[in-house]
Amino acid sequence: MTAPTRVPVRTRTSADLIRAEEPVLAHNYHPLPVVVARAEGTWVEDVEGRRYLDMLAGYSALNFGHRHPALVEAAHAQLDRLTLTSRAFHNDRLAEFAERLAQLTGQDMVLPMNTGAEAVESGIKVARKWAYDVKGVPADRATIVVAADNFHGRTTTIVSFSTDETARAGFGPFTPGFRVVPYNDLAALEAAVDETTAAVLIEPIQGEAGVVIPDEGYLSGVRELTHREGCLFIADEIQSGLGRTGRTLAVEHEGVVPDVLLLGKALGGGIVPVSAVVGRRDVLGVLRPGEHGSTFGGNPLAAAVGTAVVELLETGEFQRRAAELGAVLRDGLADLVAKGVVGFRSRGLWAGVDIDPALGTGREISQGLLGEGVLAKDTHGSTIRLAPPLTITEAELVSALGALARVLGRG
Ligand code: IF1
Repeated sequence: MTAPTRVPVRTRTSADLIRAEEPVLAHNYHPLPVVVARAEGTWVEDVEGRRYLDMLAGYSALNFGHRHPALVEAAHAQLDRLTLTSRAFHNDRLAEFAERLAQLTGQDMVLPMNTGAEAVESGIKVARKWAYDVKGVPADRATIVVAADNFHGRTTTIVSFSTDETARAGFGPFTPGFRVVPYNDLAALEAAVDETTAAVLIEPIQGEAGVVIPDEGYLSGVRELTHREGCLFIADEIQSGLGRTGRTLAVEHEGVVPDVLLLGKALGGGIVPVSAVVGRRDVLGVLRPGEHGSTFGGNPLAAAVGTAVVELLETGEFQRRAAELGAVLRDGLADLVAKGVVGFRSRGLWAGVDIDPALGTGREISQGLLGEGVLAKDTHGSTIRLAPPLTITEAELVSALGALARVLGRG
């Protein structure tokens, strides 16, 4: 068999690279036709040197922009010292990461993991163990209440409680022990919580559902209900947290303190996967040696970058920028509403924009934005999400909004 003709990697065009992926890369994505080769701050550049404003920011994993200097420096310094020990031994980076992350979030303890889904899975395991050891729920009877239209990751257990058929179909059998109620509905939540309930697990703002913001009072209602019923409130802040909504945590908009926080994405600064379960001592304290773990969880490189991320957030600069520029984003989208082309929901530098389907699908709009030098991604139907790095300037944000207006024929 003749070897396939391989164009040397260095001289491959975007089209060559897209073609080369097809026979060898699993088709679990349908990316937009752009091949990113380098990036800095809010801007990315494709193989041919075309530049784009990044309005997706890795689904909020790039809150501090591409390759933030302080984060790259922390990574480089650690790469030259130590990258991995496993948790069979201590490393000299983990204590400071855990101390400063706990302090930043107002919690007691940290369980370091890698991906968001691992943090969600770890949160589920800890909640169940707390239910058996502390609350006294009979063995294997613990339930966890979740919201419809949730997105918490892609593992088999997590898709077991997804209401998105595309995410579930073909992956059964599913993990039992979950009850699904409508989001933003305290009465339905109350009806689902009983003596077997270990926790209520929700996103303070539903990301994949299209940046769905609950009514004022919903999060405090969940907090009161879980206190009253003696179950845990687990907030998945993997996408909504770490500055995105104009506060360190989205739950702060209602002054609510959950029992457990799930963090990820931006916690790794867009450089390494870093996630964590952060919570009360009496909750995370249920874990004993050997009961849970991870090869890479809490590795020194992740801890060094994670600490540098916490340092950036301790300044409050990114939260302030998201709040201030969030007003510019909101006003720009309100102009488009006035022109009858969109509906939207936004908080801080995070918006779900519902495009009039007559103007195109979310994919078509994203494709149009690509042609205007803006990267964005549709969620479902004709909704696109806008979530730029929190380092974006006002001029860049206004320029991206102008591109959206042009793509919608209102520019
Ligand atoms: C993909 C979506 C966003 C998350 C929340 C946990 C996780 C995520 C609130 C799991 C991850 C990612 C997954 C990624 C695209 C992106 C996404 F479109 F899939 F739904 F952001 F909305 N909790 N969301 O948003 O974290 O294991 O991925 O690190 O699957 O393509 P992960």
